Amino acid sequence: MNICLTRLFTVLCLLSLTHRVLAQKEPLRLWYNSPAKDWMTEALPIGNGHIGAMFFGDPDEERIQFSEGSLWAGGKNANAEYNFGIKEGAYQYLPKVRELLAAGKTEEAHKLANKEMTGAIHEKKENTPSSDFGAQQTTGDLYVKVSHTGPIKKFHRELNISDAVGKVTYEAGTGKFTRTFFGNYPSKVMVYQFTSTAPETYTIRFVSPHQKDYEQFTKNHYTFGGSLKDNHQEFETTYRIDTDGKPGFKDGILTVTGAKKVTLIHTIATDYLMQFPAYKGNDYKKANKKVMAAAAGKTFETLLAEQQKDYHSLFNRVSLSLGKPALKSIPTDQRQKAYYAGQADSGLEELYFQYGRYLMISSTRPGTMPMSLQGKWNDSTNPPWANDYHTNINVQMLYWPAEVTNLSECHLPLIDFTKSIVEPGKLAAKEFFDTRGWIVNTMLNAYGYTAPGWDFPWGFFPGGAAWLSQHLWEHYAFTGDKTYLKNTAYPIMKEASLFWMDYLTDDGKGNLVSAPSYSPEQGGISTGATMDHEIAWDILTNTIDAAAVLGTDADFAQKAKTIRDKILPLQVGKWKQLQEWREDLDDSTNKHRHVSHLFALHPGKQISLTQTPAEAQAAKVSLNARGDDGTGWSLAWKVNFWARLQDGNRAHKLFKSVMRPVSNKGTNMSDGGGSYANLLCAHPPFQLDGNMGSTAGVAEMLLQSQTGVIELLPALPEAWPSGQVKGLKARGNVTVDETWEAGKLSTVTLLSQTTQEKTIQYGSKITKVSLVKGQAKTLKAEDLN
Ligand code: FUC
Repeated sequence: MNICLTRLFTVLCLLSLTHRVLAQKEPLRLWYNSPAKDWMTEALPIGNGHIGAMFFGDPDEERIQFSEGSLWAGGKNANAEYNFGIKEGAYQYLPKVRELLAAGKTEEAHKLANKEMTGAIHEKKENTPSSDFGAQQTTGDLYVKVSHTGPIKKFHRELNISDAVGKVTYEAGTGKFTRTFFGNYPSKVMVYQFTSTAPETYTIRFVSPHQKDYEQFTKNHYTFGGSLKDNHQEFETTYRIDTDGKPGFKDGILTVTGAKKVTLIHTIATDYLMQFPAYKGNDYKKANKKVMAAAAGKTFETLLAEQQKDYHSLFNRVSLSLGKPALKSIPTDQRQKAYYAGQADSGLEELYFQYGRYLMISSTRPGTMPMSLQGKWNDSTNPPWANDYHTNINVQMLYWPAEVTNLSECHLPLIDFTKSIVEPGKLAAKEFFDTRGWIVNTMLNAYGYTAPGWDFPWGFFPGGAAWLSQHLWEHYAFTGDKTYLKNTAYPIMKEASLFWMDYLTDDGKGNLVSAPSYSPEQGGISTGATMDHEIAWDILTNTIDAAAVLGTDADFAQKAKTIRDKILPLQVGKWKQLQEWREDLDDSTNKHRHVSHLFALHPGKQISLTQTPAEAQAAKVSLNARGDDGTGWSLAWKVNFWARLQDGNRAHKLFKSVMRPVSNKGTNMSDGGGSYANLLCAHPPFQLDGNMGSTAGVAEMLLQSQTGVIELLPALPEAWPSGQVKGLKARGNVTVDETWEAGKLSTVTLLSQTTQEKTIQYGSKITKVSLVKGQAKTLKAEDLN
């Protein structure tokens, strides 16, 4: 009897284990039972870092829209010329404003800034070279028509994000049809395959909104060479066609008859070089030839195997399981609606979290342009906000998940880009403020546009450079790579510090304030916007710490410290809020999407519940007043804020709001945030920052390390009573796995890349642990004291 019971138990255990293994192996998918009609809300994104493509799945004719990050209009005039152009407008008053502020004539200075400067810039707007800012560009669309007879049956369209493969399947008549799409980073190609059970006719054409300079079809390669009308930027896109059918080419259209299989291996390059001031000179034709030559011996299968290896090596570093229930058997658009209507679906939450990582791996890899507002996905020649690099929240938010979700390499394009704008940024700092150091302002393009924007004061945000420099420091903080810190990060951080060391002005009472300053994107020009002070504190602190790590620049670090410690302290106002400005002006009914003065709480570290509880409390008051609505990115930022305030339920509520189904294609600047049926985040319109900010936010709910202490499950919501996360990163190059049951931590496993002492905290339990390089250490909740 006993033996029987033991056997039964073993069988049950095995069954449950198998079930768990199978459950874990089930891929994460977005899927639909109809083709996409609309690019923004329905088409599905794939990419190889360089190229972002969207597929639709229409059985009659596939549309693959694609864009490459460096195809950018504008930038005809060098950076300095933009600066001078604008300086003739509003910014000619800047020296006077600074002079008045320095003399304590604050009111007069603000009046000049808010009246004269704002008025002046609008008059000058049409005449300044600022209209040459340009915009990131779509390359065009590849259309593939597949013959079939009879009505379409069993249609299925999916994006498998566990493998980064898109698929479309359907039946027509007696034929079965399959399409497979993926981006391959190592070979720098996109791969699109079409198969059918019977021979079919394919018609393939490429349509571009740009000028066609040449086109050719030789053997099995199609090449289109084009250029942009305004700045003559040149590009070339090529695809190879592998088929068992008979290809023919006429009048720009490729026809393949009698084919059961057509595979397109696709690449693109532009003449852009990330190098000030010319930004030109890449031998793109040669680059394309090289890519195609290297891919010549590679079949669909080889390219898929290569891509799987590359993708899995990044994606599989982190797994998240939030327990049951998960609604998997309905299409993603319906699932999203059911979830928002109140159906618990932790599977959709896992999918959304991992989707951010998928999108990052697909759109930002070493050697590519950084992600812009839409990542690498843009179907337009005139995209919203130029699909640029906004620095007053957006481009930074795009990269928030990079380190904590264990995709450190994906951070590099932003770091390289930051390096490339230091030189033009120095010119702007000198020209506009007569300071040392470098700045960028609200808008950045691919051509070193670092000047304040033409729309004043909206375009004025010199804090952008120091905020970008935070990313340089964080890359070090997570990886511990001192060579990188010394050679790449520190010199840039130091220059960003120099600007603030010169720019901060004595307020006559012994405090240093930012003058003039502006809290994005509301109110007018003022003195002492809190965000500026927090950003200055952040860059100075990180630079001081970096100098100490490198054992260098002691005098400079001392100066930086003296200045940092004189910055006007954070202030708590009359309704107990954290003041957004030097004066106690905050309006408790203000629901503005920017919550800039909470920078110190997130992504900064100046405010924390544990170290500065009074300020954290004031931040909470401000955040409560701002409310729980907003644009997509604003909701995502609030997930992170509430995670830092360790309110898991509130963070979860905001996370759910990010997934609110949105179909509206217009623009909403206040409270329309959510996600489209393709789970891309809606500002609206589409902006990738909300996806990335939410992925980072979920990680912040589960693990934090910004104060130096590794905080375990700091903001676990009741909605996730049991679960497991593996592979998140804490600062100090520690990989962290956590499991929890009934809302309480069960185990934590720490794997450090160096031998070091770390402090971990769970609730009120604080434990010192000794970690040995490369040796995982598992602790049970009861081991923590
Ligand atoms: C900032 C935000 C807007 C938008 C734009 C791209 O200006 O205030 O909401 O996200 O960037």
